[in-house]
Amino acid sequence: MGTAIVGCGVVESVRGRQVSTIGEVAFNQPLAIPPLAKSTVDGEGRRVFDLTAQAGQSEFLAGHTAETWGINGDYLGPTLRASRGERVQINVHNELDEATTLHWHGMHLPAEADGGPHQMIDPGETWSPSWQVGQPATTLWYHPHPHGETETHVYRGLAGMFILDDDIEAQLDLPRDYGVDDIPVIVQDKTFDGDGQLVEGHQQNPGMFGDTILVNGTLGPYYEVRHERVRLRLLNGSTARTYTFGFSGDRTFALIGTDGGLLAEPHDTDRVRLSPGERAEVVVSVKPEERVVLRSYPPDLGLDGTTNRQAGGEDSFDVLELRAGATLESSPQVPDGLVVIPRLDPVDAAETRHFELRSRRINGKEMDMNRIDEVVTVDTTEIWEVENGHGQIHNFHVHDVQFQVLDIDGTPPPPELSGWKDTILLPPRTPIRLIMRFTDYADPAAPYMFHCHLLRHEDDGMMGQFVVVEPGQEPASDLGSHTDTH
Ligand SMILES: [Cu+2]
Repeated sequence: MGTAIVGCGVVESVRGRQVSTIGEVAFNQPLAIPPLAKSTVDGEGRRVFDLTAQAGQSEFLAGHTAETWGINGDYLGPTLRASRGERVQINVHNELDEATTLHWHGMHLPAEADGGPHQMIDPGETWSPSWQVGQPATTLWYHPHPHGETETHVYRGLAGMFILDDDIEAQLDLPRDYGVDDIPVIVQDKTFDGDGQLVEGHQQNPGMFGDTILVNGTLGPYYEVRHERVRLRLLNGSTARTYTFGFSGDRTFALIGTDGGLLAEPHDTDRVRLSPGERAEVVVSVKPEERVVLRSYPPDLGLDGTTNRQAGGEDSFDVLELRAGATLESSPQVPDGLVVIPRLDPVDAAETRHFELRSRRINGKEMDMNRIDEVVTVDTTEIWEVENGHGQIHNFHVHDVQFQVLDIDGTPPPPELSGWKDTILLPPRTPIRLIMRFTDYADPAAPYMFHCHLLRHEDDGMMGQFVVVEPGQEPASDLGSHTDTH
């Protein structure tokens, strides 16, 4: 059976049975490292990237070819990298036979550059957004956002990492040699049929669930570690599944960063839970010649019984094997302090808004591309109180900003939620207060999105739109697409 053995739990998964691949993954393929995207600097000093969304073929299972989508390749895309203060322009060309978009998840940028559902790129067209990077070093990502089609477009393979650098992170003694001791880890669950093709479907309430894990598009991956410490940039690139990552033997690791940047100080822990779209940077130590497995343990989703099982709450996976070399190059200790995070103060909030997520609706409303749900004034701070109003699993993602968690059911956030975030899991009936500041970009005609990042829920309408306007400005009545394609 070889690696195919990990792909035979489809029926169980549909019925909502527990899935476990612990001890069953062969780890016989070297982990693919997405290449760093090439860029040029144009006459105006902009760093310019060229991306093409295209159809391709991938051999996940040996001897089987799957039809996939990718960016500048057959599956997933290159890692984009830019520094704070740089102007970037990204030329996104669509060679697919259907329209899509590319959204820069976690990026602070003008709404018309955001790549949401209003910036559709038709087949054969090129969209060229440009902005200045103005936020801390962190691990962001990019993926399509066409309304109603996001789940399938991401599942087929359109996604990649977007790493931001800055002078503060650069001064810290952290592993940062990309593809050597600083490793992108894009985790996705898939279902394969007997011919090795990706299966779309098998819907459970949260969306498509797979019983087979790919990391950076590699099935059964191992990585040969040559340093005492390795930094993993974990991205939950799945459409519906939440993971709780940890290592075999319950090894402690340092959580150093979350969605929007480094933490104030490293948090030593043995688990980190990531819902779809969330990221975490961790540093883990290894000893010569040992093998350590990155796993996903049953995630605490706050759900009950069958609902929990159908949301993957009982599932566990072997994800990636770290194979340490016989001799390891020394790595510095993780610094005791990382960055200063200026705290947003609730006293400064100009507005408090409430969002209830329930039954594929937010505040009872289904996503409408022609309706603005919220109007935010630029250069103000707001509190968004978000609550999952029923017993299914959801999370919440806001475009344009990174937010801070004020409290969860009245309690201050734990260390892993103490830094900048753009996506957060919503356990049922647990009010979470987020605080965020909207700066720099106002546009009454181009909305940003807020939504559940379980992509089936989002596609089904669990999404709303907000515009950021100048003081006193009204939102535009016509949300005509600002897309400039050629
Ligand atoms: Cu949801």
